[in-house]
Amino acid sequence: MNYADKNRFACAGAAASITRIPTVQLFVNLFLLIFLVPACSGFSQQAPALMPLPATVHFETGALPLTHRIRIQWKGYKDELLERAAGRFVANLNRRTGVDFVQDDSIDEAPVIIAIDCAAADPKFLTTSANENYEVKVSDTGVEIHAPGPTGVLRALATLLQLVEPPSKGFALREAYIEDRPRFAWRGIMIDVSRHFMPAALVEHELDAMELVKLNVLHLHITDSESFSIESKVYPLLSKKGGLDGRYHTQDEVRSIVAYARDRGIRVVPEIEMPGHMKSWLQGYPELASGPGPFHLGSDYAGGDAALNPADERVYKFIDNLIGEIAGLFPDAYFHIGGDEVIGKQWARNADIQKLMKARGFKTKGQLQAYFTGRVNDIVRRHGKIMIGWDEVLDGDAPRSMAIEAWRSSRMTAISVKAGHATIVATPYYLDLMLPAGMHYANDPLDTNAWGITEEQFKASDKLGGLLTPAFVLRGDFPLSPAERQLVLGGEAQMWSEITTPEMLDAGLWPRCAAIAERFWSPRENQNADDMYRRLYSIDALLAAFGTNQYANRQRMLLRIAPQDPTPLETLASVVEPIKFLGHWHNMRGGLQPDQNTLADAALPESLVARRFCEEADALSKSGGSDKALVERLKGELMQWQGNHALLVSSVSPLPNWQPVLDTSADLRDLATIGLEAIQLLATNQKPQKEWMDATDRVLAKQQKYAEASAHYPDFDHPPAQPGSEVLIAILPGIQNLAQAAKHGKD
Ligand code: TNX
Repeated sequence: MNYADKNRFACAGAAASITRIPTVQLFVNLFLLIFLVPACSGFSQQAPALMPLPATVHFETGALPLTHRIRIQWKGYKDELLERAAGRFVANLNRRTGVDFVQDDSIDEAPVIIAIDCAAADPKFLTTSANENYEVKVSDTGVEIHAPGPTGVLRALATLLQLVEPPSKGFALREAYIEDRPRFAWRGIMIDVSRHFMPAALVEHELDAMELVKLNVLHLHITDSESFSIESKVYPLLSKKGGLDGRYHTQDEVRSIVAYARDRGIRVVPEIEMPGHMKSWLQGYPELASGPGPFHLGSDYAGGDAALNPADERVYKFIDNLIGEIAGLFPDAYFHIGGDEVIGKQWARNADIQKLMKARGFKTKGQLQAYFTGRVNDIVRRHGKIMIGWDEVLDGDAPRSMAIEAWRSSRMTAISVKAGHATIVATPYYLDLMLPAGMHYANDPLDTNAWGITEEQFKASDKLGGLLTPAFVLRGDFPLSPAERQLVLGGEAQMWSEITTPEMLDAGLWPRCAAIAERFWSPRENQNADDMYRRLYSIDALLAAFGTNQYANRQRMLLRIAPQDPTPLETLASVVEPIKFLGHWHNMRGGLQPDQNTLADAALPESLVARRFCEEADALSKSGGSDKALVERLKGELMQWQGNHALLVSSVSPLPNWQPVLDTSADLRDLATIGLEAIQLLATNQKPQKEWMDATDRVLAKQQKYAEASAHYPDFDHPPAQPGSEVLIAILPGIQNLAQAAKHGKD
């Protein structure tokens, strides 16, 4: 399966630019550049890294020094939730600065005053109509926050943390005036806590990070074939037999997660998957299935053929009781019932189901599923909720009252809203594809031609056992009317966890979700990926300072592989990325993975070290090597990568799968050597010899092939040759640019 060309992975070749900026947007950007930045009166330093970018922002050059006492002055409405938020703000300020700030509302000696004017309680708090607007003003006399409701105050405090500047004399808040509001009401992350069990404390930890970038929906994919991860008291065998190794979230833990999220202005939407992806239910209740077992928990994708029996009334009674119980734990108005990837073989073989289809005149699996979905929708509504389903439910006639999560292609967004459904867009935001932030950032939820496969790719593909359908195919743009646009509630980043252990969850989410959060929050015109990355470098560090473990856990994992001397392995890991588009996942043959202690698991989905190197190499190539400081910096990095191989070979005791890692390390050495030689040629204005060019081409061609194998979904029947280590060397585009520049010299 190949993805449309415009979404090609950035590392494929030297063409590292992935943004698509229509002319109109270019003008808008230009306008922002010309008018907004100078409006930041006497702008002298770089603008602080705000993410998501506010609707409007004016920076001043001054800064408000942060003395060690912070006084929160409540001017309007206040409640306990807001007081806790202020406490969290001060605690975060401490983490950000290392300074022990004290929130002290009594002492007068020159505190920093943060005056918070919240107009009133919000009757729509924690709904899709909650008012999240706010204003922040930082001046030399203090900070003023104005918000119509509590959620706006939470969002303002998140912005304020990003205005903290590193010390010249001490930490300070950048003077600024910000007026801000979200573009979409639904800005979520879906976390799959079923394929790998994600403990409650880890889920809460992610809520902390979500608050910092103004994400406001946590969609928990709680059940799947691999496990039923929530305690049911009504049907206890669901979690007892279907929980992964006996682990599931207790109801108390669920209440704790929900309360934790509420405090942060984040809604929690549960997903109880049905009628496919079902084997975990069937461990304790095999009679619900459409066919005979045995049903083993574990690895066949989508739960193989196992599906609930839509012709059995006992199934609906069971669902009714179960939804009644689970809905009571999640106060949110929405309830997700899954509905994706029903394989349908069991349905075709069951006489009762065939009888039902005949009696009702159903010709297709989609119609049968629509019947089931309609029945479940009635149940969910009786329990006072709005039902959400994955877009397969549109393959039949889905009830208008339900919301749809579009995932198979961006075209499904159009199909969904044109059928009148409130719609959440998942398609371009699949984090398990291990793609760089910029690729997700480039795709707008309202773009109906953003992400999917072409007709040719569909025809050529092996249809993945019937799971790949025409719904995945893009057919051009389907413009949405203003009313249809209104139906797009927003989007969700998708963190499927087949190969994501709890230890890898932070790296899967952060910092890429910060860029996606910006796509959901900020005005559509913000399309400048370079500027996004400039800010992402800072936000990544900021998130890690606040406590996300993308770096800490990578180090832990590498220490496990190379306990005696992890440094050379860390150096290698810092510039590689796992192969893309489920390559690593597929090579592990799906399902739950007991052993994920490889470099490909430890490596971050996107190496920002490599990205920054590539940007600088690009700048040097364009300038023809004339920037001396840049030359020195790049040489320093390249020498480290070049010399690393000798250290790695001599310092690590080999693991069984160690040789492919050494091969990649040698490849990194070779690439770094090319980079150094190219810089030397550029700096001395020499043309390379033909032998050098030929040898360079050979080294680059090998890596280019790997990059191309990662540029699209593999044909799973005939997978392309991947590097044995299952990682890509992410500095490749930078080296390609340098080599290219050296070849052409300063013509
Ligand atoms: C498809 S997205 C699925 C999930 C997998 C995911 C892997 C969706 C509704 N279904 O079950 O985990 O692909 O990317």
